[in-house]
Amino acid sequence: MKKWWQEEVVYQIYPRSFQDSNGDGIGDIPGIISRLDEIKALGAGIIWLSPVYKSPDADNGYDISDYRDINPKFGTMADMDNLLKKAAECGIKIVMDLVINHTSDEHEWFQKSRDKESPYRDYYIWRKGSPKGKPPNNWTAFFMGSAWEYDKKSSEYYLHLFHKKQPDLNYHNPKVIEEIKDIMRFWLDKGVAGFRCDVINIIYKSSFADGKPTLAIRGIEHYKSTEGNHRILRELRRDVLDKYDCFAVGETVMVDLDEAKLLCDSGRKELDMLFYFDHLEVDRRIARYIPKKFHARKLLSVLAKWQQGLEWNAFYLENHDQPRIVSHYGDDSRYWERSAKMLATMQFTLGGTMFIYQGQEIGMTNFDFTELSQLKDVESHNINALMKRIGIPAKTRWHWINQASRDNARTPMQWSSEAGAGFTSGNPWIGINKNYKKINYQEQKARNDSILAYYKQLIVFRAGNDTLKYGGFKPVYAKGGVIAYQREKVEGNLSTDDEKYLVILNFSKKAARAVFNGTLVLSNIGRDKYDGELEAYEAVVLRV
Ligand code: TEU
Ligand code: CA
Repeated sequence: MKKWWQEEVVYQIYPRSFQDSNGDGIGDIPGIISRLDEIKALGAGIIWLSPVYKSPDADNGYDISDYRDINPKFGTMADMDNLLKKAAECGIKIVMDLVINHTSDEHEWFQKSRDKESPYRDYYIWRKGSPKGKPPNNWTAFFMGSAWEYDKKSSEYYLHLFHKKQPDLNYHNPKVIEEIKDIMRFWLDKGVAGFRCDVINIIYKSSFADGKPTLAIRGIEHYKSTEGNHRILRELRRDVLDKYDCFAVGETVMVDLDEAKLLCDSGRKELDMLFYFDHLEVDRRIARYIPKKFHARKLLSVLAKWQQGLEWNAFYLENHDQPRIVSHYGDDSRYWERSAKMLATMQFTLGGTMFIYQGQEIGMTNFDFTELSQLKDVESHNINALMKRIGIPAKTRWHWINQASRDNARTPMQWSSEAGAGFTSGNPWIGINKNYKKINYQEQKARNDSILAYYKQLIVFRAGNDTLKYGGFKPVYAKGGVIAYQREKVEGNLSTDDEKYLVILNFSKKAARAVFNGTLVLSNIGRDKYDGELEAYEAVVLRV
């Protein structure tokens, strides 16, 4: 049976960079309310809100100090209630970011937990150091360095898989699970439609033995997609999620297809769908910051693997942790508009629930910063320090960070060509890309051949098209920069129409020849018929 969240397009908002309403340079909840019309006009039916909870912002809100309160930078709980109400009036549902692997070190639980006698001690993961005065084991954090921090107050170390201001909760303690259920109920009772669950496949640590030697994250084999993790997800579903009309999409770190199936096959009653990273890493090495050559053929095989492998996909090309897709797999100079539309064509002809990140719909590009000091992201600064320590030259470091930094997606939304890009009347918390005079919402709204107009067109086309939403996926062609795949009804899937579509995409600056027959239904360059000759970054959809 089809679910409502399979039909909708989800629009991700990174609140601090979306719309400032009071001139302090930080996007906020009243700002979001003022842009609901634009989100509705795009055709999105769900907003996923990156964290707006109370937080000291060591990791831009992914370090929560109170799950039942709002960061005053973003507004108040009254603003949040108002957002839920106004969004509902527009027919838009809201999904919250549920960050439960860790809290902030400024959360009351953690502050109490620093006392060995406190009932909260066991809410977190405390261990004695090694006899030699070293951390309890050799695990490394996702933000580099040891995953353990020494706390003088009780002379022990606590685990933090991310920043030291993000201590990991202890999921061996049933009380922690009960607390999380209460937090989920609190928000569901307010009317939210579900959760995007942050790093949800690494919450249960099954052992604290040393990790295997690796260049990536040391220790991960002791906590990634563990049986205990599956058990907790089933418990959260049974006791909370199943009691509401809502969904859960997991963000799952370094997940492979076999793990993913166990996490989101519908019969297992864990997650409804999940975000994997494979399709954005075909030109990345183990550590996301190190590039390698892009091959369209590789992308096609990754798409095929996940499209065919999962019952239901959550598909995205951008989020707040990834570079902008037009700068990544497209061309953000000469073929900017065309390649952004080509990538949009790919996204909206794949199966699954589609997620768009703010600014993607107008083809926003990576930042134009020229030096590290302009970056805010803790991860970029930490990776720079680490690369420096191991002797990587400054130029290479900057080049890599430039391409992969999370701040690429975090520069303010470009609403107009006015000063402040229509984002703020004040001083923005992070630099605005100087290309806002050319790339902005207002300009594209006025033009019916803009990237924005094309996104709207794709969303409408897909909405009335079961084959694209639910049909099977078949890779049919890969040569040079060109790939092609077919979407069609297959036995047992949810697609009810008999139509077949062939999607042909050129990921290169070179023109190419790829002969297929069919009726042209979509073109990113305004063609009215296709004769087998593809231009640079061209996308063609044929009904066959
Ligand atoms: O991200 C976790 C994650 O796996 C990565 O994308 C991470 O940002 C990093 O780049 C790994 O190299 C989630 C959130 O999306 C991210 O913003 C948070 O910083 C992180 O969890 C911790 O909560
Ligand atoms: Ca503000």
